[in-house]
Amino acid sequence: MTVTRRSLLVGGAGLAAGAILARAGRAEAASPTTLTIDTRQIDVNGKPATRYRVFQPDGTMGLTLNEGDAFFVHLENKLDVPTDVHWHGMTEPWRQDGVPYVSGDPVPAGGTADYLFPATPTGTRWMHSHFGLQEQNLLAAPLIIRETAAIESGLQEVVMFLEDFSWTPPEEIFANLRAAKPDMAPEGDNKGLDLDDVIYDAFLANERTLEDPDIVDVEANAEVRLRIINASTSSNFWINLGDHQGTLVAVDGNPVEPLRVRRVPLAVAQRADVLVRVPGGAPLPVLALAEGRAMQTGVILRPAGAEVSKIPTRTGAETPRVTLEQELNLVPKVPLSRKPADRVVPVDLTGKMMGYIWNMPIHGLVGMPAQAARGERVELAFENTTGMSHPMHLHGHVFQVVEIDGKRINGAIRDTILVTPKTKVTVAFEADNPGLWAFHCHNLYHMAAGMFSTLAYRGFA
Ligand SMILES: [Cu+2]
Repeated sequence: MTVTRRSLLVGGAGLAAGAILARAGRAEAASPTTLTIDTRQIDVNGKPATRYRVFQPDGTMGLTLNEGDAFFVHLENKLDVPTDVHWHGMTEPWRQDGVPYVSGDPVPAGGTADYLFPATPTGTRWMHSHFGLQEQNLLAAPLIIRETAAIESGLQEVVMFLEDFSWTPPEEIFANLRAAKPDMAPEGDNKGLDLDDVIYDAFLANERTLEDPDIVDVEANAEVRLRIINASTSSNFWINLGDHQGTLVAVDGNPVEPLRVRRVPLAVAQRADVLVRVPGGAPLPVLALAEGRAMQTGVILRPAGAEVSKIPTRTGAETPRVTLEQELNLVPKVPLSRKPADRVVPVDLTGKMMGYIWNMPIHGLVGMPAQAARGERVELAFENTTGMSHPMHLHGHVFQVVEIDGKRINGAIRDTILVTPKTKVTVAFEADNPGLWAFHCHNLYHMAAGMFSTLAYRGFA
């Protein structure tokens, strides 16, 4: 087997490894955390399934760091196929972004890759394969950069990692989607609104269904910080606390003014941090209801002595569409400075169900990258003319939601925004991380079918 080592520690970053580690208060001799990718068996409703995993030597899935740490990782690909892991929500140097053929070559079968950059921004992030359709085979894990305030709060933290699961191989799912559907609306006319196009067999929270859920012991009446990550490939959820009220404190890892909530919409790739207080006596199920389906998943918070009863996987009715209603109420703790845009980039979201073709023409041209010059304030003006929602993600940057359907807002800082059907959403960002960046719909099948572009810095990449 040919073992190839990709050294990403030099070049691109503009920062010497020693400087990054010193800034992080670590000795230069500090060693990286090894993350290994291989396969493992999980149990889904009593049936074994072989899927991917990304884990540390002690078996921990993914990676948790503290604010100020360096992201210092040695990645080992133990698969017999290439892969590439993207650090979703990080603002790393572009060569370390883990997107095959955009940030660099993929990590070959049996190969390794090294990463070193300041672990910013803080908050609830995640990691997933950006290679082919591997993400559907669960090549994903949490990536948490714990905020100093969260550490000092002493609150217990509970990660809820949501994934959609199918017994059908992803290549077959994709082929089925692309096959002509005679009962579909004629080409170019998305009649009606399509909620979901993949019928999943299960929805997982921390790799389990509600048949055998993750039950987390918590202290009665103590506050718990939930870090909820929608790591599914094409399923939006409504997070549901039942009759309990929680406090939404961050979206996509970025702090928002506290908002009292019982429900939180969570699109593909988005995250939500919610504080909940679990009264003694009864468990608190944190449920995730799949949009357009009558199915749910979740984790159970159990105070000492509380009896946990079975919660059904099926819900009584189909869960309604995820909307932007709550988005209008989100106010960032740290907004972008108020400044007019130097550049506005129109991004149309288009599609045809016949043949399953999705595109994101920029300035009206399919294949055109979005462009920016370093130092500019850039606005991406999305217009979704299709009947489906598109969770749009820009790599290497965070952006602020500044306009929804013509209404200017001081919206949340995010890295993924759901653009709902027949809706216009504008986000703004500082062009401060030069490189060539993936920019795409985070619905895996939409991306594979063409809803993928790049952000290219002028005079750079
Ligand atoms: Cu999409």
